[in-house]
Amino acid sequence: MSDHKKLYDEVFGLLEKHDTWMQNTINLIASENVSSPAVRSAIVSDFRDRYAEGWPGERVYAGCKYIDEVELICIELAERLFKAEFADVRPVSGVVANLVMYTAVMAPLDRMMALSIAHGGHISHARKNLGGTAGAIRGHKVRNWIFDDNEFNIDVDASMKLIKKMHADGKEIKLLLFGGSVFPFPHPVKEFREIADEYEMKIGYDSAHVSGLIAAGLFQDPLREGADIMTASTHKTMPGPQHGIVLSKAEFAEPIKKASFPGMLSNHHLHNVAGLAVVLAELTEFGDAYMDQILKNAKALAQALHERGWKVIAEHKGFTESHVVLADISDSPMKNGRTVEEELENANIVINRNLLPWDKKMGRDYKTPGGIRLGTSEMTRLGMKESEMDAIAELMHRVVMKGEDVNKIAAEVAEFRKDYQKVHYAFDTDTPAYAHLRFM
Ligand code: DSN
Repeated sequence: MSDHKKLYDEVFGLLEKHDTWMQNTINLIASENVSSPAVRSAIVSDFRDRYAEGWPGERVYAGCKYIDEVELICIELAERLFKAEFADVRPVSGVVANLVMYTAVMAPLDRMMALSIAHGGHISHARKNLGGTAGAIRGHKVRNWIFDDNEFNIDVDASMKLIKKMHADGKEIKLLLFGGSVFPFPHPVKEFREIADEYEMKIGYDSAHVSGLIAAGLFQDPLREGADIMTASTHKTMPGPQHGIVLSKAEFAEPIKKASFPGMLSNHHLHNVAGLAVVLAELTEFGDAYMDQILKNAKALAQALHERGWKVIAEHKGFTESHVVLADISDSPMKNGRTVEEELENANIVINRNLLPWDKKMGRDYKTPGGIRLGTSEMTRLGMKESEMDAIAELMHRVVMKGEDVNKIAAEVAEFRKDYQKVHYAFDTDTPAYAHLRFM
């Protein structure tokens, strides 16, 4: 057999291995989820091979009559679900959605406020020296929100003072950006609306992690609290395809449309727009029950770890109000997030290491941070409830704190997962969630 045919076959072998492994793992990655058989069907349609630059009805390409209809349905479902005056469903990812937002409301080099990465900010909000999208790609000067480590949230008074001082010093800020990647508590959006008006600043909100919770009315409601634009990726608490979305007040519709196309995108991955339409319909029907269980499971997982002696962040605030649980494991026998991540992966439990606000002071960085981040979206989608969170905490505890044999735990995890192989909270749930699909 030729070498390239061997490699070709190897790709399919690895895909199959991955899918089988996913059937046997506990996935607690907060930025992931598992999409329904319906979303999977939509994203393998012929839309994946087509082009449709521009807005529905004003395309640069022929052949778009059904594509346009699907995109208009997607827009309508998004505007209804998020009660948004305008939705652009073309950004191909959360980072691209953020770039669209930056382009719509700021000129290159304009200044913005955002969370630092150690406080939960995303790399697309970050400064040039970190290679962050805002700084390195758009040239924005990024000033970080002042953060209250104990409350695990933005310090409103100190940040307000900073904004006033910066304007007094002639360092105008154009965008106040809320949201991020580690986001257990709602951000103080409404507290900043008045000062945003006073200094003609726009308010943006990156809801990538919490958009599903927002749609269900179970986190905060940024567009009613004063945000002008809300961006998201569509595959975290929202269990859709890997894509992006921008939602806004009507007055930002035109600049956003222009920033998307021709600014940021040529084609916009039409199969994912179809998948997004499907997940928006699923969330409209099942989102309230699903998101409620995600939250209950996050609290249950945090509590179960806490009861086993783990240092879970923000105990005095009930640990979390989102899908995310953060734990400081620097005192554990494994000492750092990277080792914990590796050992848990060997035990078929997939989590993220995570930088903590105080890591830098302790001489730790993102490679070997003091924390781990857990999310409950995917396991909840498979039908798990609070008692399963307790079982997961026990399996993690045996690996991280008791140092039990990871191969033994991996086998127990695979056994535990046998009862949870289908997605819940969807119209069509028959095909197993991780079924390996092949067309040849
Ligand atoms: N890096 C992902 C996260 O973990 O939040 C999102 O891009």
